[in-house]
Amino acid sequence: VTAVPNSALRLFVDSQFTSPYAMAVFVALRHKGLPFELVTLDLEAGEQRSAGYSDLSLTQRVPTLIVDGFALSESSAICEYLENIHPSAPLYPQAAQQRARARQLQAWLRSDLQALRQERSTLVVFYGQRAPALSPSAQGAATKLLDVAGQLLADGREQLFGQWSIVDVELALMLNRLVLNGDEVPPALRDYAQRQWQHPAVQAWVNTARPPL
Ligand SMILES: N[C@@H](CCC(=O)N[C@@H](CS)C(=O)NCC(=O)O)C(=O)O
Repeated sequence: VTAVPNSALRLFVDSQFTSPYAMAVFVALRHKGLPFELVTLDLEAGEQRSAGYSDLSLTQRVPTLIVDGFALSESSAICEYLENIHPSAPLYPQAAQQRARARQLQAWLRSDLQALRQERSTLVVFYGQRAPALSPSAQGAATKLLDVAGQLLADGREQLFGQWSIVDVELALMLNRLVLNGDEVPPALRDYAQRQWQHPAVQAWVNTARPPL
């Protein structure tokens, strides 16, 4: 773990910049205009299990964000915490039902679609890797994803909730596992994913220099 000077906000991410969860927190911080120090961990080398990191990250995973000495992991918990302490430039919709839907989608995107996440890893999204045809179970997951996204964005809307939210970026990332691999995705969903990808904070993450694989 690289030593860095003390700072109010310090974000630990993977050194390959392929973690979708680290990306969500990076985008959240940038979207809110909060300056932060970025520290990278080589997960392949097991740096997340080093004494220095395990002392401060309860779950020994990335992302972990340190806010004035308070260390928090789990990206959706971090986003909610940031929203509570820095409410301007919101990450979530205001209305209770929409906010609940946003949290539902965050939880779903982290817990379902396992086969798709495996066969279309984020190396496809961030390293330009191309993967072979989907297995039946991954195809099932892709069909479910496209069905859910199609329902949520049914009327051709540009965002899930009438204004940008962090979940737009998370959904776009999941769709881009297919889009960027050249898999079949309905044009409206492809356009949505491409538009979300233009967010300056997303572009900053996408364009970060990565080590060779
Ligand atoms: N649910 C967690 C997932 C975090 C996660 O899976 N992080 C992975 C990188 S994508 C990690 O730290 N892997 C290393 C390990 O678990 O040892 C979140 O949303 O933050």
